[in-house]
Amino acid sequence: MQCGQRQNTKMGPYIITYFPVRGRCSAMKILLSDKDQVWKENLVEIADWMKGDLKKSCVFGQLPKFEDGDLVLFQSNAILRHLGRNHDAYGKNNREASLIDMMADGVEDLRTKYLKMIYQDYDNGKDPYIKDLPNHLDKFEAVLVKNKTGFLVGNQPSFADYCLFDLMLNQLVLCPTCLDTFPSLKSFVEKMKSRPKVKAFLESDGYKKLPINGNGKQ
Ligand SMILES: N[C@@H](CCC(=O)N[C@@H](CS)C(=O)NCC(=O)O)C(=O)O
Repeated sequence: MQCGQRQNTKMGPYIITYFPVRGRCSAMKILLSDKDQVWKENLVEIADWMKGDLKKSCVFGQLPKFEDGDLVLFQSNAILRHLGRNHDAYGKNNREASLIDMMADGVEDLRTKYLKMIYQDYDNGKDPYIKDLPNHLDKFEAVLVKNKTGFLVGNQPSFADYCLFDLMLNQLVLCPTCLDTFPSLKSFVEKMKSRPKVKAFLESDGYKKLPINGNGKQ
């Protein structure tokens, strides 16, 4: 069995169980689309979630839940790492993998800040968040400038690139001009967006019809 092949013998499509929002599942869906993978989607309405049975069955009491045959995963970043390993999006050696982990954790830090503002402090926190955004974007810009390939690490997209791309799409909705002073980050987004299978996914109803966040703020 080659590295990158799925390990279980009876493989159906992947199954993603999540709320009807883009939220923490967009990056994995963009990765899967780019890698020509299919998945089944269980969209859980909040009223059903509130009944509590599904929540009780989730390792950390939260979604997304990801099924790869008999392997059941929670934690969106663990899922992304799993997909990175299985679909050649985790660097070409351990050194690159470590750098990719570092970049993905950096994306997670900004995502956490973004989600905190969206869910806990949108009315008062949006403007300060946008004002401070360049102090986060410049870090990714510097990495892209240094790497020169158009990707964060190595010369092909890793799961960290899909994470960054997804988060940048959300930042552009929040503040359409936020990348104007970051040419490498801007061209990274354009390049990711124009990958044919990514483009097709972003234009699909499965993506377009879902709101970015669960509370209607964006
Ligand atoms: N660290 C987790 C966070 C998961 C999370 O915050 N899930 C939220 C939706 S995005 C959830 O399940 N909320 C419902 C609840 O906590 O009852 C991950 O990355 O998957």
